[in-house]
Amino acid sequence: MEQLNKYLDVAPEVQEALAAGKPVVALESTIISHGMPYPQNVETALAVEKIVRDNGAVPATIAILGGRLKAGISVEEIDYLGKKGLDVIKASRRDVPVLVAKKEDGAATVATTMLIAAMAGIKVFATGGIGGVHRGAETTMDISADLDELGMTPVLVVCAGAKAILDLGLTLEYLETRGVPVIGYQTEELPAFYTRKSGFKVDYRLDTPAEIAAAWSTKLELGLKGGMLVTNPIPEEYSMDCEYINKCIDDAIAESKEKGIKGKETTPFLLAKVTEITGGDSLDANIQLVFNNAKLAAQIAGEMCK
Ligand code: PSU
Ligand code: MN
Repeated sequence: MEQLNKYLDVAPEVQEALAAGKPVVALESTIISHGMPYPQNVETALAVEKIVRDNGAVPATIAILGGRLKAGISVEEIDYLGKKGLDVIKASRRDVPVLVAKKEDGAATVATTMLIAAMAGIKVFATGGIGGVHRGAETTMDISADLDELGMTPVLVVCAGAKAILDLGLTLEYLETRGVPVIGYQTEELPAFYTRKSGFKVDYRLDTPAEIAAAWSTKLELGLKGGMLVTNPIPEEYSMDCEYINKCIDDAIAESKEKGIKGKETTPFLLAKVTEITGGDSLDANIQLVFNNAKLAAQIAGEMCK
């Protein structure tokens, strides 16, 4: 077997599946520690792993624990990350070397999950929402490292679009610049996380997991660097009222400005604020869309292995 990175631990079940050419789906851990409150975060993370299994793939929840890059963690480790919550450092690409050197823990963002998944040989990853270009980025320059990671690391990311806490138009422009195809699953319109509509178009609509797997395999075979973004609209029955959720997001952004929230705190602050303002309604939607993405990612990973 090929020598893997000396800082990487691939869980035995994940290693076996990869060696046997069976489907594996990577899952992130910032959503556990920073994206949802306890205990819903742990319940959701475990339920997502089960959905991946029920759809024929092996889940690999990704995190940094004691300085080890982990592709696949245990139920106890998921519980630990969920309970520790905001006390776990949110680890994006730039945080990885220092956390590893100091043997610390880190909750993996989309960028870091892609990075570790790629090291382990995992090609498909499911999450809720990705980071993007923040509103006002023309002066703050706040652009998530997730977007550059999509531009350089070969992992397909299934998400429910991006939250309207971001500037969706600029996020699409940035992805185009980085050469990242944005696919809509059974939709021409970019979904906006809580809602199925955003007013923006995706690059390509693809209607089956097999078509998505074919496009992704082709990108890999062409040797084009970087990933692919699949946007999967939240199921109709769980989607939120557009006007209502946008008002809540505007209020959350206004409060973050008043409080001078900056840098890596911005996304977790806005996520928690929106949950608080909606009195938990947005959390239910959030959980359902992650389930929906896990299922699609497992189906795509299955098609990739045929
Ligand atoms: N958007 C969400 N939920 C999340 C995140 C983003 O709707 O949990 C998390 C993801 O882990 C993502 C990270 O990778 O926030 C982006 O943070 P930043 O904008 O600081 O790069
Ligand atoms: Mn940022």
